Amino acid sequence: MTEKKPFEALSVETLAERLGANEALVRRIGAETSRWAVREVGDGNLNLVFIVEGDKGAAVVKQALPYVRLVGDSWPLPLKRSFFEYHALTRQEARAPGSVPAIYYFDETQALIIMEYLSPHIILRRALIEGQQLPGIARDIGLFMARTLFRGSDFSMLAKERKADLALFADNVELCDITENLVFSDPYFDAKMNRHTSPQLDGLVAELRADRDLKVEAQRLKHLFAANAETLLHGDLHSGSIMVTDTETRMIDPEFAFYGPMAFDVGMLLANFWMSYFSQRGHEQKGSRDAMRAYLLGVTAETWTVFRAEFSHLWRTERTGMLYQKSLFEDQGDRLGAEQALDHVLHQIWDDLLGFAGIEVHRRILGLAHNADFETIADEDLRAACEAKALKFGRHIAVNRRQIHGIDEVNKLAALIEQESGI
Ligand code: SR1
Ligand code: MG
Repeated sequence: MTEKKPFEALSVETLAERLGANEALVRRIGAETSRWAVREVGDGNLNLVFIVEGDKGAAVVKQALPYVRLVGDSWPLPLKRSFFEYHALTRQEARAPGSVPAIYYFDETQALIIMEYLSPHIILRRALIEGQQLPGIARDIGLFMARTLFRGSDFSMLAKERKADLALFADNVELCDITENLVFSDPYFDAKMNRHTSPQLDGLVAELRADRDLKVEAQRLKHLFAANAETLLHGDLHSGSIMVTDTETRMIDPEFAFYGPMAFDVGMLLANFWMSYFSQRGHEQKGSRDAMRAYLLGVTAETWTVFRAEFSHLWRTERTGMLYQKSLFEDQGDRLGAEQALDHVLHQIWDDLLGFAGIEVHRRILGLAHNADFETIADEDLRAACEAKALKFGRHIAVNRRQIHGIDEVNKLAALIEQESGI
């Protein structure tokens, strides 16, 4: 048996030498390593990402580091996140074929995944900042979420298989811990790593941190996140985890995957569209983003409509798990009962997704991990004005989520807040 070499981080200089004999990579890009061109392109918070181009083609080599890249080695983070990412990608491909990059190779010790190089795809967040309107994203992402969330749950899977998977992903403790702190708690007190646009937002931030209803709601959502192991989530489904062209959409980076509430992925995703909406003013020249704003609200509405329609379709055609069995409803001629149950399930997802969306907006403006939609607005007063609107919107949908009955209502609220002047 050949002894496995201990983990060692790759670099642009060492990659060809270390992976030159990797059959999966050589098959894709060619064996002539002297002709390989290697670039490190990782712009996320955690990992190394290399694009390797050879005579025959290109591939992506993604490697986890034993610490949080954004912060440095003062914040250790286990390499096993790569294992969860690999297993989540295989499940997502099975449940929503064609929606994630193809995987060529996985090395658990080196925490390394070799996968398809998506080109000419770009990160969705960047496209939205540039004002690009992608025609297919709402449909593609809505279908992805409905298929992965439904098919990873007890609505669909054999109970034994789901429980085995639940146990596997339950070990993704440290990445869940990041979300539990960074998303649900830190934004609502003066946590060490927090930052916000200051002094412009100081007053509003103090107000939000003193807002009892908001804090209680954030903790109820954290409770839900931690205790409702409903389905295999992507776990970090924001616009930086999606790559797009005009005709294709792929979801990437599911290293935060674990069993949690369906509404979490949907809420986080929609929050990123609403943040993009509120950030447009910071990127526009003389009303140039009016159409983009209308597009973004349209995307949220279409995503939710597609999600609901596909989820309902799967409910009617693939409900083979132990929950709401057909033997209790359709098999007894009670199709109405199955529809009534579906309404309850969708209603619950709706209520909860608004909460998750609201706090995702807050944590991207008040916490450690901000997003480029706002960060790339150089004029700090303008950035703060955009952020303040998003913060107010987030507070409203998180606290009042049970009184908001449809996506059009949310989008009307967003438009009203956007039209308000000042902060
Ligand atoms: C310390 S990690 C910060 C954030 O980056 C990831 O993309 C997740 O969103 C996480 O919360
Ligand atoms: Mg990521």
